Amino acid sequence: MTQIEFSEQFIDILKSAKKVAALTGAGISAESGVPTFRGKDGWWKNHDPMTLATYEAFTRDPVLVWEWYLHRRNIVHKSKPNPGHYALAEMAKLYDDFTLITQNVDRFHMDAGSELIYELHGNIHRNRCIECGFTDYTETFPELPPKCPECEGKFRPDVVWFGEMLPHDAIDNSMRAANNADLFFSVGTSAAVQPAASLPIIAKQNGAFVVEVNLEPSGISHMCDVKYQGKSGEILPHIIEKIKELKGIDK
Ligand code: BJW
Ligand code: ZN
Repeated sequence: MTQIEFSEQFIDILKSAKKVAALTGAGISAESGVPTFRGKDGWWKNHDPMTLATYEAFTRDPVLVWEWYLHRRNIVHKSKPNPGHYALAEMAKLYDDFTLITQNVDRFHMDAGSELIYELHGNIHRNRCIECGFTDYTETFPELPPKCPECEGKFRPDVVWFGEMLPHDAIDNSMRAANNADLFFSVGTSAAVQPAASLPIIAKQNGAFVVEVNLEPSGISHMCDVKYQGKSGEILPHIIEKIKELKGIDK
């Protein structure tokens, strides 16, 4: 496993931080075998987001959109959380005030044991009726697009597409956590999509120490106090070990 360096300043903040938040993106699930969006093996390499991840696309061709989401559900069903997800579940136990924010729709954070998660872009396992708002977690459908059992309206995946508002509670609480954080982690996100990408910036502007964990430089790398370039499933467990060592907690 790669060893990582800890600056004195980072060690101080790991010891003293009271309010900690983490934002995750598709990169944290890459080691679970779930493709990211951008980058050479990402979904957007061969698919135009405007034909799959907008309400207009769904109106134009709901079957195509559903086929893509069912394919992705299938990948998620066959995959499981990795050490990066487990590390963040442990981080919640090491800081009394810890907020986990994710752009991911795969539910791996919950599967790894994280209890409170703000899901900014919804959840791929949930269906939502475009007419009455009814939601459920049905997995197999007699036809596509599936119909709402309450009103026969069209079901859609309960995710947030381009041009749609994020769930109010999730974004409001995430903004608050970013504002208040003294330590903020940005993990496996290209920071290309708003408003999620603003969270580390808001944290930094309000005095947080911002740490990035990413395979490659991202849209916010320039303003991070510490940048770890590598796999989150390898780097985050080292950070957890360090926090435990600093707090005198047995492994
Ligand atoms: C690793 C790794 C490893 C790899 N370890 N790291 C101009 C016109 C119209 C709209 C806009 C506009 N300008 C801005 C907007 C708003 C728009 C937006 O930001 N667009 C930009 C792309 C320009 N945002 C929205 O529309 C949002 N709503 C909104 O703003 O409402 C108000 C509004 C309405 C109307 C107009 C304007 C404002 C909604 C955004 C919804 C995003 N939806 C998606 C798909 C749906 C969910 C799903 O199907 O899963 O969400 S898009 C896709 O991108 C998905 C992701 O959650 C999101 C972010 O991607 P993420 O997670 O960062 O993944 P990648 O692939 O980009 O990056 C992965 C990273 O991991 C890379 O950096 C790798 O290096 C790294 N990595 N392996 C560590 N092992
Ligand atoms: Zn309905």
